[in-house]
Amino acid sequence: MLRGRVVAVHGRRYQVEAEGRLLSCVTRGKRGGVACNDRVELTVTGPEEGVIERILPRDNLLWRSDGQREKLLAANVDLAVVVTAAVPTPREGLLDRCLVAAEAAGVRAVILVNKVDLAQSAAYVERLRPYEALGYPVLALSAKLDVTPLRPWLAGRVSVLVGASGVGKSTLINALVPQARAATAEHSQALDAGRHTTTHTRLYPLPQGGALIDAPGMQEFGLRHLRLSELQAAFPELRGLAGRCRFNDCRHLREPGCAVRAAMEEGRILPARWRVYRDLLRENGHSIH
Ligand SMILES: Nc1nc2c(ncn2[C@@H]2O[C@H](COP(=O)(O)OP(=O)(O)OP(=O)(O)O)[C@@H](O)[C@H]2O)c(=O)[nH]1
Ligand SMILES: [Mg+2]
Ligand SMILES: [Zn+2]
Repeated sequence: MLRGRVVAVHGRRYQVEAEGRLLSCVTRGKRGGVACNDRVELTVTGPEEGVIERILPRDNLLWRSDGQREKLLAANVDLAVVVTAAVPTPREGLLDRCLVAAEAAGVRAVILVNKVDLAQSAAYVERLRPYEALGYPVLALSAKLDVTPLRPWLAGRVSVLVGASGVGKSTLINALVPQARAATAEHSQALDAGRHTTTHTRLYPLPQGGALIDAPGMQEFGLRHLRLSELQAAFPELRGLAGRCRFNDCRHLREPGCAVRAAMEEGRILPARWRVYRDLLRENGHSIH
């Protein structure tokens, strides 16, 4: 039995790096459930093939769940780089859902605004500045011009790029990893049609140490697996207000004496963030009065 690490996920086929070899692997039966950067034990079944027998305990797992479908983004990561851009027009709440997934997984997150060479970007960066007070540094750069501001964050870490389709994740990969040659959308038609350029998840070792994971962009980000307490814990702005509401079990929706609603009315909580919180509660079936 070999130990290895999953460096690419193509549906139910996994590329595993084990003792200097690259093996194309499947799981036993129809189990699946293997994430990029999982540490696994495998049996070699051919010159370049293997079967994953076991996933070793994970430090963390970033994933989303819409209805019945579970999408694993990456395991054992040190940093989630949530990539966004003014173009294509961001979908309301998607960035926040990425941040919630990172919080729930216990993964540190930074926000990266790409495409600052575009005129629309300056206002967008300003709109995101308040996220710094929540603990999410906001980096702004252009993958086409200069990725220097991102480098210190990646050094020696395993980081994953998450974000909508078309924000420039693969373009960032190509700028940071010399031999990567990840496919990128060269024309926006593909994006208008809702097509994704990157269709699988892949880990790229960084020349200066550490690694960077590129994943397909998402249009939606369900978090159906999070319970009420987990959702609340994933919003940093709610943490400081715990226990300040009139009711112990306040869900911060329309209850009287709610400290969260009061903070929002005083401008201390972003209404757009609260709406994401409310929507997540609703999607997860926590009844709303
Ligand atoms: N103007 C500008 N365009 C950029 C920049 N970075 C990427 N793009 C363009 O944005 C488009 C999408 O880039 P990709 O790197 O394919 O986006 P992605 O996030 O990997 O998309 P998916 O793989 O579908 O998730 C391409 O046309 C890129 O050339 C940038 O800094 N400035
Ligand atoms: Mg891509
Ligand atoms: Zn409340």
